[in-house]
Order: sequence, then structure tokens, then C-alpha cells
Amino acid sequence: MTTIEEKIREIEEEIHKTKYNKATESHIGLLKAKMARLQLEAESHRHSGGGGGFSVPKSGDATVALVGYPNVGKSSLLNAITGTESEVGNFAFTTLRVIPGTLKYRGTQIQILDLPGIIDNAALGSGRGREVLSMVRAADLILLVTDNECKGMDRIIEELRKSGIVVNRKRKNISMKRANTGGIRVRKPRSVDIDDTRIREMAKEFKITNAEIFIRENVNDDDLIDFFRGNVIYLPAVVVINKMDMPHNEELVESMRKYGEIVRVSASSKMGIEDLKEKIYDSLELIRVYLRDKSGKTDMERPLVLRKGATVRDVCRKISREMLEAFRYAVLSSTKSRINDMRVGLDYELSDGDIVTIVSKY
Ligand SMILES: Nc1nc2c(ncn2[C@@H]2O[C@H](COP(=O)(O)OP(=O)(O)OP(=O)(O)O)[C@@H](O)[C@H]2O)c(=O)[nH]1
Ligand SMILES: [Mg+2]
Repeated sequence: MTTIEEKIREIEEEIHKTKYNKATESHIGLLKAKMARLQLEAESHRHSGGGGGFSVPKSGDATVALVGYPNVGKSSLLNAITGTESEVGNFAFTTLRVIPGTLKYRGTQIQILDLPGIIDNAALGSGRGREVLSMVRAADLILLVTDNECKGMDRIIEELRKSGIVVNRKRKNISMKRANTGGIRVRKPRSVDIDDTRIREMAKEFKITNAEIFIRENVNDDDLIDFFRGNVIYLPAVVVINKMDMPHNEELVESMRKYGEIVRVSASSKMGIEDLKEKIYDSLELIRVYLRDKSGKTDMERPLVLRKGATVRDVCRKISREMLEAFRYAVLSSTKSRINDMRVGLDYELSDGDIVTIVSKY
């Protein structure tokens, strides 16, 4: 009897064997859907055993995961940007567990996780790959680390995707209402150019036979697979190309741009390390908010660090639960714009550098 894992490998092989062109596009899409469904099945079979004390609790204002093949220099990078001492070795799998470090940058504390080199079929449970992937899922940003040889980025993205982590792509506006009868009905505005039969075929691969599916923007096969698969998280990622002190092929390095913004560094000569810190900080879209008390004193040393889009409500929540209940209004000034002593409510969206005084009912 073939196991699910074997079936997955067979489909994977078929996908790799099939030349991608207009004629095979649709066939490959369905194979991918089938594979995603089998992977989900395999996962649900496996959710028994424990992880074995592998994970590290999240800390700081945001978490960044270093992901890449063995020996590309992930530990060296962690050490260079945080001053941590993660073991460095000139062989694969030097790092066997998660090593956390903290990058202190512009008043924020960013947790950086050095992970064991991700390996082929990590999503299927080989090595400690699965545990690595579960740590990645919890991160706010991924650093896709490679070296002067730029090897295997395709595979890494594929492994991440298999475990439900999609990088540098946005969630598409698709939703579904299950039904008991009626088959698959597709609802979409005229601007959406997708074949209904295609949606039906895809849905069928995921054993969905009766449902109303709403598609509000143009989507491709991958978007549909992610939607039907469910439990997918979308994370931003930056491509870090290490060992730039070594000879490298400029064209190859440039080609990495298709995976995301690239930063060239050398952990050993410290080249590009400051750029990398800045890129990490920018990509996390953090905002710093300073609290001012009623007497007018502002704590400029320790800002509250929030994500872009955060509101006054998030500030209250961060201070205490009681604060949210006692909230009357907030007074806002800015260190960066002309806003001064402006009265705002809970839904006000904050910007970096805002100074907030919370006025409570009591
Ligand atoms: N020339 C050069 N060598 C580097 C650089 N960064 C790291 N190395 C070397 O590359 C090798 C691997 O570095 P590590 O930091 O252990 O790599 P890793 O990605 O953490 O490896 P694993 O833990 O096995 O996954 C070591 O011999 C490092 O000295 C760099 O910028 N330039
Ligand atoms: Mg390492």
C-alpha cells in the first residue's frame, strides 16, 4: 500500500517532470491542488507526538526568523546583528536548535531566531524541519538567507508554502458559503476573469461539492489552492544574500529579486549589516508611541512599540485591560508632524513618533 507521503512524492515528481507551458498549466494547477490536499491529510495524521522542547517563546516587539539552507551563514548573521553567540561551523547542521537573539534598534527590541538549516521535505517531517517551520509560522518577518551561490531558493519557498506559509504575497479576497445541495456556484464581479469550471475543478480536488464561492478579484491557481487549503499565513520576507565578500555571479544575485527585496551582506566582514538592520526594521512596519502622563512628562526612553495600523485602543490594551474600560479620550501630539494636543478616540490610527496621554474616567 502506498502511504500518503509516497503519493505526495509521486505527484511532486510529476509536477517537476512536466514542462510548464500554456497547454500543461491547468494540469499542473490541479496536481498542485491534489498535493496540497494530501499534505493536509498527512499533517492531520501526524498531530499526535510532542515537539520535544524545541520551541522558544516569543519575546520583544516583533519576531524575525532566519530561514535558509545549512551553512549559508545564518548563525554568523545572528551574531553580527545581535551580538549573540550562536555556534558557527564550516559544515551543515551546526545549529540544531533554535537560538534566539535580540536586535535593539531605534528604541525597539526585535527578536531574531536562528533556526537549523531548513531541508528538503521539511514540511513532510524530515529532520527537525517541521518544528522549524512551526517557529517560522509564528514570526512576523522571514529573512530568506542564501549565500554567494544563491542555491535552492525555489525549494525553500516551496517547503514554506507546503506548510502553509506564503511569502510576499497578499491574501486574496475569496470567501465561501458551504451548502448541502446545488453544486458549486461561483459569484464574481464582471472584472474578474476566471473560468468557473476551473474553480469547480479546484474545489473538487479539496472535496468541496456544494458551496457558493465569492471571488472579488483576479486570482490564480495558487491563490485558489491556498484558499481551499485554509490555515495559510501570509508573511513578508526579505532575501539576504550573505558571503558577498566571496566571488559571485552578479546576474544570479540579481535574479533573487523575484523572491523579494534583496540585501547583500557579509557576516564575516560586517559589510551591509547596518543596511540589513534597517531593512528588518522597515519591513516590520513598527511604530513607536510615547506615553505622556497627566503632569505632562513624556517617557522618551521606552516607547510602546506597535504594528502599523495600530490604534489608541491597542495602546490601552497594551497598558492594561482596566485602561480600556476607563478610557475617556486621548490627547495626541507628534514628534514628527505638527499635530499638537489633539483630542482623539479609541479608533484613532497612530503614527510613528506620536505622543499619547490617556485621559480616564476616574
Ligand atoms: N566568506 C564568508 N564566510 C562566511 C560568511 N558568513 C559565514 N561564513 C562561513 O560559513 C560557514 C557557515 O556559517 P554558519 O553561520 O555556521 O552557517 P549556518 O547557516 O548557521 O549553518 P547551519 O547552522 O549548519 O544551518 C562558516 O564557516 C562561516 O565562517 C561570510 O560573510 N563570508
Ligand atoms: Mg547555524
